[in-house]
Amino acid sequence: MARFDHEAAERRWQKAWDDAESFRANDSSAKPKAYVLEMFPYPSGRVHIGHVRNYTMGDVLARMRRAQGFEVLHPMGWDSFGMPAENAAMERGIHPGGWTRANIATMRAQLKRLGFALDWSRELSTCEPDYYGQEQALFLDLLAAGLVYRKESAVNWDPVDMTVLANEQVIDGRGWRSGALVERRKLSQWFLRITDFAEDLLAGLGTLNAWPDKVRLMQENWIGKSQGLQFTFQLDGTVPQGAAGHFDVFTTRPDTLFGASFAAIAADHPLAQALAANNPVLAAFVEECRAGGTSAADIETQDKKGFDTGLSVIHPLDQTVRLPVFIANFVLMDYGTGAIFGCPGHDQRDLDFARKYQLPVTRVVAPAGEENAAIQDEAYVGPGLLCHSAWLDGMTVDAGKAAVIGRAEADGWGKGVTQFRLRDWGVSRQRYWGTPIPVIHCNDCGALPVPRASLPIMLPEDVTFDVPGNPLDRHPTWKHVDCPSCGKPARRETDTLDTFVNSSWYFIRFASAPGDRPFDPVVAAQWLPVGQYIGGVEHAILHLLYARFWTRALQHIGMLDVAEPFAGLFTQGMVTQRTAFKRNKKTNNIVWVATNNVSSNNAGWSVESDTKRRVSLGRVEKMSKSKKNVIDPDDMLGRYGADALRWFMLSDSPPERDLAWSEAGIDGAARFIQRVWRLAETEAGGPADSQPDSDDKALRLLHRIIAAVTSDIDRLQFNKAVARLYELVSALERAPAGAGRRAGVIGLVQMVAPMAPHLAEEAWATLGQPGMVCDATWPLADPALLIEDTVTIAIQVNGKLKDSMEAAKGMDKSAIEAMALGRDKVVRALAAQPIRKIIVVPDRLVNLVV
Ligand code: ANZ
Ligand code: ZN
Repeated sequence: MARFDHEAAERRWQKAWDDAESFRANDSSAKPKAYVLEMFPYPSGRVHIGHVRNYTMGDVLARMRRAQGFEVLHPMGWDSFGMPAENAAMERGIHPGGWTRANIATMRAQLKRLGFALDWSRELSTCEPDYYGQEQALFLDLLAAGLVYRKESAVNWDPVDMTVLANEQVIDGRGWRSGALVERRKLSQWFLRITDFAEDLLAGLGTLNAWPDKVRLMQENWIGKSQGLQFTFQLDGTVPQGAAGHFDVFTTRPDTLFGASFAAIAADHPLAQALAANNPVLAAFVEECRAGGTSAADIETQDKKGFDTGLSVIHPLDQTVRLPVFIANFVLMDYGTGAIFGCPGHDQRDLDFARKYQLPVTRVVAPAGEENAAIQDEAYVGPGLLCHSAWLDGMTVDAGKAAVIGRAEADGWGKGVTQFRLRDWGVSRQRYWGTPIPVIHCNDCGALPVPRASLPIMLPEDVTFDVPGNPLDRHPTWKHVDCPSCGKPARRETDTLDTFVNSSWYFIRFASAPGDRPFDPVVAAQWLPVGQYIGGVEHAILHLLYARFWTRALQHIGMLDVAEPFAGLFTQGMVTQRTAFKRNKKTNNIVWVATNNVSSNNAGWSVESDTKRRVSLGRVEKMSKSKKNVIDPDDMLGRYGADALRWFMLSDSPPERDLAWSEAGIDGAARFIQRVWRLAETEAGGPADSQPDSDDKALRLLHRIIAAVTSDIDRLQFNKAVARLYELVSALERAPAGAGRRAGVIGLVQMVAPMAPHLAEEAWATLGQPGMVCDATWPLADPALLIEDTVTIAIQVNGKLKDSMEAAKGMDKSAIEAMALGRDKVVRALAAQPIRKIIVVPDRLVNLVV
């Protein structure tokens, strides 16, 4: 009997699918539609194993949906603008476009080798004018609708590289490349009015039932709705020159107002500016606050610093009380009103600040009986009743909030307000490799949209990266154009769009990509929303929020009748791998050793395979080049084949969890492929289809497994589906020849097909089945066959009972083992510890020793 030859099968079936255009999605099909999408990759060079896991999951679902009778859209493309291409250009003197397109060619070939059921006819690349030109058209639509505006805003400025840095390029306050101290600078930039949709984006989360709760919560926190009180502090005494006699603060804790011991304003607050004009020491402090990153996170982690202005304000609830006014580095200008009252008893930042500047700390909320317990190192943020608060004493926190808001509104010094943490989306980037913003600046007419007829505004090819700054800005001719209104010399906008704009609508362009406009609204709405979106949790906030905003904005301006772009979302875990290292003899520093160069010697020690020198094993970590624990998918494709690699990506670990790469795991997957193949070959000579015995054991098992695998894939629990297929294979290997076994093998091949499609096609052909298995209808479980003889098997970890499961009587050891390892409770009980031994007593018990 011949072994399954993965190379030949991959070649044969990939060509057959291509020739038949099997995975081409038909817009006008009458079938129900299913849109399955994985987050499109950045073409960084080569496909990595995380991509393989992500795309395999989507592929299994897409293939099953297709077999179930859906018209499936499963596209692929490239998120191909962005900084790495510019960095490559700077480092190696190659054009970003050449670098990017070469990477795409490599990665496309890699993805094709994996046999994904993709509609390649819809492939798109965001760095090509046919895509970004349509994006420019959409930008102009949003501009015309008033959803785009320009304002001065602070950026991270690297004074050495003379460039604006993204927040993530600022490391400990310094430019990641130059190491120079980053400054805050003001630049005129383009913004999208995402805050107009804050309430809507928040409410929409409530409809996204097929999203992970944690992602919805992250979005909710990012939008950050707070309800509170905005009120006015009056300055006591003479008003400084150039300043108003009062300023507003925003608080979410009006109940704690009697605990106020100071007021604080941001360094950029108008009052601080007015004071700085006549006070050089204060001006220097303001400058100091401006250095360092601009993100809220940067500011949160900085040391609390303040400057006493010498001014004081009058407490609104007690006219006899005065509070000192500080300028503080932890108060942000663009949140609330840029000013606060500090209540050290109940806010940790305020407490740190009060201790540093020796300000009073009063407790105004306490659990019953603790009214006089002093606040120590920690602000009290728990529940309780108000105390030391005059007429508020004895009220709950909520009652106190309502009471103070009521008093402020009645007396006219404040009002209840809603604030959002979400800021408008700044989309200007001072870089070359992005979508040019289609605007022309004229000295007389201002900023004007580029006339539609001149779209796309293409990037010039003849640029250089040998000097710092934006190449578009220093290009000799590109930016010089005539004003579209008055015809006088004017200049193009040289900023390009944030790459998150590119990924905010690519899923719409996949659904419909006419040449003369961004999309056809009728065709796009037939496919959208994406039924199942799959990607990394690192995109849980920004990408998903921007895409949700963009879709809503299009709906708002009447271009597309879809509110939420992604009905279902799944965030998959990472692929991890053990690290290994040795130490440099002189410095004792860690030197990482490539994991694929580590083996065990006869004594059981871990050694470097080539030198035979001892190495230490490090932790199991996310694969990264720097730690040398990367697995190259191409290498694995060559050795084990696409199906084994795909199978392993789905086995061993629940998809939302990390998957630890192991040689044993991929070996096991490759052996499984051969087992399925042997079953098919054995059966190939068997009897033709006939009416099977209704009490055939194999048939009953098959139908139970069809029901289970279908629901497992529906819920994306691929590891469970894999375990069930192990169970089926084991049973079929022992089953006597006959119609039942034949039906079992055919059903097995159909269910294996989404996961190991080349093997399945080859087996299908060998079994003499008509057509290709990818076109066969998904098997349906016959309810009459689902009642079966089962036993309950106890699962123990280190001898302690952790779970139990129903299994077919007489199931073999390896199937019981696989089933037990796939169970949620067991996964949790194991907590990723390596298993030392597995004891199986058939029909009774599994004990996992860790
Ligand atoms: C007094 C107070 C007392 C506060 C207390 C909290 C606890 P969220 O919930 O995130 O909206 N705040 C307001 N504006 C600020 C700004 N521009 N920069 C820094 N902090 C600011 O946060 C609202 C709270 O953050 C507000 O409520 C204010 O401090 C502070 F026991 O006011 B609170
Ligand atoms: Zn003009």
